[in-house]
Amino acid sequence: MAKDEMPQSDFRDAILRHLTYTLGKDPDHAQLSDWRLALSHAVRDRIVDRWMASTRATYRADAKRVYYLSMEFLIGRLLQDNIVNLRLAEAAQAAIESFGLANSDLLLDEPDAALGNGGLGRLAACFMESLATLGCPAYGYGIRYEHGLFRQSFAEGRQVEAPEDWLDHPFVWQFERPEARFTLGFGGRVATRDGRAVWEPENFVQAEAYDTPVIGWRGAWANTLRLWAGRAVDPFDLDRFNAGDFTAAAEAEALARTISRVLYPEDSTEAGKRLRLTQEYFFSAASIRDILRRFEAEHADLRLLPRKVAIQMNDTHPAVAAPELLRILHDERGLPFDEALAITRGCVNYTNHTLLPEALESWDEGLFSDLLPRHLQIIDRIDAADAKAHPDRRNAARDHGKVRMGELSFILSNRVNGVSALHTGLMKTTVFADQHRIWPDRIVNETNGVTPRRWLLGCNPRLADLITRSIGDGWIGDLEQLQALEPHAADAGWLQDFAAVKAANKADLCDWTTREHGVMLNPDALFDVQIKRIHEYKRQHLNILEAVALWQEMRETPSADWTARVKIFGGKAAPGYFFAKDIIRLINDVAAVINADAATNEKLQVVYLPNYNVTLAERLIPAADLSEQISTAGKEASGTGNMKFALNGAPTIGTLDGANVEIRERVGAENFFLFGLTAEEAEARRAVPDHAARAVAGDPRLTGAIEAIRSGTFSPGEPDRYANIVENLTRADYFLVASDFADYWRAQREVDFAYASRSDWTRMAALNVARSGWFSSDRTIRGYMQDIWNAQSLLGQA
Ligand code: GL2
Repeated sequence: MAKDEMPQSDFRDAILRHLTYTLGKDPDHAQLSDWRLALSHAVRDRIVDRWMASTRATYRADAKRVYYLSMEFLIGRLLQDNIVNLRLAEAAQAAIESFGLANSDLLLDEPDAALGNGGLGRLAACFMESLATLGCPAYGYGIRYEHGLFRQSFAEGRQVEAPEDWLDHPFVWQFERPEARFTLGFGGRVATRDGRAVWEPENFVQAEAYDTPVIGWRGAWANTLRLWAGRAVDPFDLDRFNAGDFTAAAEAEALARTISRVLYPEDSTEAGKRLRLTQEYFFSAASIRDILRRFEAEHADLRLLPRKVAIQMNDTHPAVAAPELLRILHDERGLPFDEALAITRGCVNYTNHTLLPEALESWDEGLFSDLLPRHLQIIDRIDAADAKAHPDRRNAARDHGKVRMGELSFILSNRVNGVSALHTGLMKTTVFADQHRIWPDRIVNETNGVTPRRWLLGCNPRLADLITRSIGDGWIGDLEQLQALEPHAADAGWLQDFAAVKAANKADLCDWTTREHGVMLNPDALFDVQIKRIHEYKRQHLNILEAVALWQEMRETPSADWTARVKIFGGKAAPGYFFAKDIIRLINDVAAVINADAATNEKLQVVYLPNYNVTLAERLIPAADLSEQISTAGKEASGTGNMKFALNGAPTIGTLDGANVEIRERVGAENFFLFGLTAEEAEARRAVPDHAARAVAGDPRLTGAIEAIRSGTFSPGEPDRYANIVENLTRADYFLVASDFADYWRAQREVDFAYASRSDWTRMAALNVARSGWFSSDRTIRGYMQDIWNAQSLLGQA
C-alpha cells in the first residue's frame, strides 16, 4: 500500500475541529453522517490547497486549458476516491477507528451522485480523474441535476422508479459560486441593425456555478468540475405576491429551476423534448461564456483562442456550444464570419459514442428555431458555405426539416473521435462516411479507458495489495507496469494468493447479499456477472435464455458434472423503454422459478440486484469470475465495464464488439471466450429472410427455452406476459439473439469446462489483470492531449 502523507494525530485533530466548528456538533452526540461530513471536510482542506496551487500554476504558465463539456458526470461517491488519491487511507482509517467507528460504514454513508446514465457519464468521471492525475489543466462542465438517475426497486419483478435525492444531504465537495452567473436568452427573434444580425431573446434564465475540485493521484494536481444550476433572473415577483397570488410570485424561479431539476433517464434513445434542448443550450452557452471570460481576462486577441482553448464535446449533447461560440465571436465580438468559423473549428472537438440511429440526436427545425433562432441562421450559413466548397457533399446539418447534431458537430470540429478501434472504423464507413471522404484527417480513434485508482486500488484493496507486494506500487500511476505480473502468473504459490483474493471478495459479496437482500449465494459457484443499462442491443435476454436452457438441461441430466454458477444481473431500463422493462421482469420471473427448484439450485442461481449504480459496480466487479459483454456486434461503441472486469481478474465472454476486440487482442485469444457473429456477418444475417425463425427452429435448446417462456413456466396463469419478447425473438430479432444463441451456448460450456480446472482458470484470470494495463484512462487522456487537444502537462509546476 502507498504510504500516507500525513501524521495520524494531525488528521484526527482536523476531523474533531471540523466536527465542532464547521458542523457545530459535540463529539458525544455526533451521528454517523456528522462524522462522515467532518472527515470529508478534513479531506477537502487538503484538496483545496492543491487546487489553488494548480490554478495558480496554470495562470503562471499561460497554459492551454481543456474544457470537457458533458451532459453527464457519473461521479458516484467521492470521499474514498479523494482519500485514496491523497494517500490518506491509513491515516483516515486509524482516525475513524479511534473514534470507535467502522471505516466502511463511514465511507458508505455518502450518497452516490448519479449524475449520469451509464458508460458515457462514467467515462467523463474517469477522464476528470485522469486529467488531474496527468496535470493537464482542465475544466469539466455539466449540469448540477437536483435529481440524478432514478432509484430502482422491483415490485413483483417489475421495475419501479423513485426519484433520486442526493442533494437532500449536504454535498461537501462543492463550492457555490454565486458570483459566477450568466444570464442566458432563449427564443425571441433576430433583428438586423446596421446590416448585422442581433438576437433579441424573449426569455431569460441564469446559470449559477457550483465547483467541485477533482484531485489526481498523489494529489499532485487538481482541476475543477463546474456544474450549472438554473436560477430565475427575477426570482420573486413582489407585486404578484402582494396581490395575493403567492404561487405566481415564485413561478419564474420554479421554471428556471426545472432546467437543472432532472437528468434525462434515457440511454442511447432519443429524448426529443423541448426541455432537453433547453438543458443542452443552457449548460453549453453558460460554459462558452465562462471559457471566453477566462480567456479574455488574460488575452486581448481572439485569434489566440485555438492556442489557449480546447473544447471537447462529449457526444452531441453539448453540440450547440459550437454555433454559440461562433455566434458570440461574429455577432458580439465583430469578427468576420469566416474567421469566427475558423477559430471555432480550431477550438472544438467532438466524441461520438454511439452509432445507433435512434440515438443520433436531431431536432425539429421548428422547435430549434423557436428556442435558438439565430443559431439556426448560423447553421444554414455554414451549410451553404460547405455546399459551395464541396458540391458533391450529401450530409447537411439541416436536412429534411431536422437539425442533425452529429453532422453539425462534425462540420464544426477540428477532430472527431470514436471510442474504440472497431467503432471508429465503423464511423468512417457508416454514419460519417460522406464527411470522412471530404475531411479524411478529421476522424481519429481514442479507445476508452478507466481510472485504476477507483477501479482497482479503491474498489479491490485485496488485489491492489497483492499487486503492490509483488511488483511495487508504480502501477497505480502507470498501469502498464501490471505486465510485470506475468512471471507471477506462472508461479503456483502466487496464483494461490491470487485465488484467495477472489475468494475473499466473493465471500464479502455473499455476506452483503445475505444482509441486504436476504439472498444466499453459493460462494464456490462461478460468479457470472452482467451489469449495465438494459437494452436490446446489450442482450440481457440472450443471457437469461441461456440460463433457462441450462436449467432445463440440468433437470434432464441431473447426474452430469455441472459447473455451479450464479448468474448476477444489475441495471436500469429507461422508464419509457417497455421492451427493456419486459426483459427485467422476465429475468426476475426466471430467477424466482429457478432459485426455488431444489433439484438444481445448488448448481444454478439467478439474482437481479436492484438499483445498479457506481457503488454496486465497485462491490460486484472485484467478486466477479466472468464478465458478460455480449452485445450484438457493431452496436456497443466501446464499453468500459468490460475493461473494469478484465482489470479485476474476470475473463470475458463476449462478441467482437467495441473494445472487446482490443481486450481480446491484449489478454490473448486463449484468455477470452469469444462467440457470435462479427459486425459484418451480423449485417449480412439481417438480410437473410426468416433468419430468426430459422435460428430458433435449428436449435432445440433455444426452442425449448422460448417454449418455456411462451407457455407460462415463469408467468403461471399469464402465459402471454412475454408474448412481445417471444414474438420479437422468433420473427424480427434485429439484435440477432436467436442467431447467436447456439454459439453463446457453446462458449458458456467452454467456460464451465475451464472453470472446472481451477488452477488454469486462476492463471487466465491473473493474465487478464497483467495484460489490462493499456485500458487505463491515463493512456486515453494522453491520446486526447496529443492527437486532439495539443495540451501540455503541468505536473510538477503546482
Ligand atoms: C456509450 C456507449 O454505448 C458505450 O459503448 C461507450 O463505452 C460509452 C462511452 O464511450 O458511451 N454511448 C452512450 O450514449 N452511452 C454509452 O454508454 N450512454
